[in-house]
Parts: sequence; C-alpha cells; structure tokens
Amino acid sequence: MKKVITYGTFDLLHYGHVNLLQRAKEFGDYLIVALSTDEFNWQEKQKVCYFNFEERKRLLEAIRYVDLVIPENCWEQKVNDVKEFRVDTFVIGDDWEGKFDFLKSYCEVIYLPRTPEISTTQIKENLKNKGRG
Ligand code: C2G
Repeated sequence: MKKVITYGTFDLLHYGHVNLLQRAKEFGDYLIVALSTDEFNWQEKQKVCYFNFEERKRLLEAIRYVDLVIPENCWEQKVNDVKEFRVDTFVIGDDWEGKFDFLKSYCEVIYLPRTPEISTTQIKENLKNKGRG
C-alpha cells in the first residue's frame, strides 16, 4: 500500500483544497491529512479559523480521497509522521515550493500547482464586500 501525506488548515473548505486532495491521492492508495490544530494555526500561522479543528476534521473525513485525518501540532512533526505512518510520498501545494525538501531523505516530495482564483482569504473578502450592499 502506497501512503501519501499532506498538511494544511483546510478552513472554509473549498474546491482548491479538494483539487489538491484529489491529486495527492493519485500518488498512492492511502491519503493521510495532517490537519493544523486551532492552537497551531493561531500560534504559528496567525490564522483564526472559522471552523474549529473537530469541524474541519469532520469535513475532511467526508471527502472520498481522504483515508485518515491526524492533528498537525507543530512544524517539526513531519519526519516523525513519515516514519510512523511509513509514508511514501509527501504532497503539498507549490506555495510551499522547496520548503519541505528536507523530507526527501525520507520520502518522495511533490509540490503541486495551486488552484488559481480561490482562497479562504478571497472567500472572506467577497463575503465582506457582499455584506456592504
Ligand atoms: N491549496 C491549493 N489551491 C488553493 C488553496 C490551497 O492547492 N487555491 C492547497 C495548499 O497549497 C495546501 C492545501 O491546499 O497544500 C491546504 O491549504 P491551507 O489550508 O492554506 O494550508 P496551509 O495553511 O498552507 O498549511 O505544515 C504545512 C502547513 O500546515 C500548510
């Protein structure tokens, strides 16, 4: 069984996220998503999520490409995750190009093109503008 892992916040889940998960799954048979916890998001990414960890986990678990959701508590857990889950391939969007090349000593590292024109920030902006009448 070929295992793939990816990491992210996945808040206000949108089709850009689903595109990433669908393409990530194509690299193997089993896709693990390490989902950033609320604490990690705030402390390390200064992100305040609309949906909390449990709600975001529930949404991800409903996606056909996702086989397991685990918490992402810190930047440093990736090597342990790859070893513990015997991961073959690490996949993430190319906004992170090069940032995780250190994992190449442990698994294949793939950066996939992001889906253009969609982001959680964009969604929030659009909703705010709509609210302005
Ligand atoms: N993504 C994408 N296209 C978009 C938006 C997001 O392909 N339009 C991808 C990102 O590149 C990432 C995944 O969807 O691979 C999740 O995006 P975020 O939730 O924004 O993830 P991020 O905050 O970048 O967290 O340790 C790694 C971090 O946890 C990654």
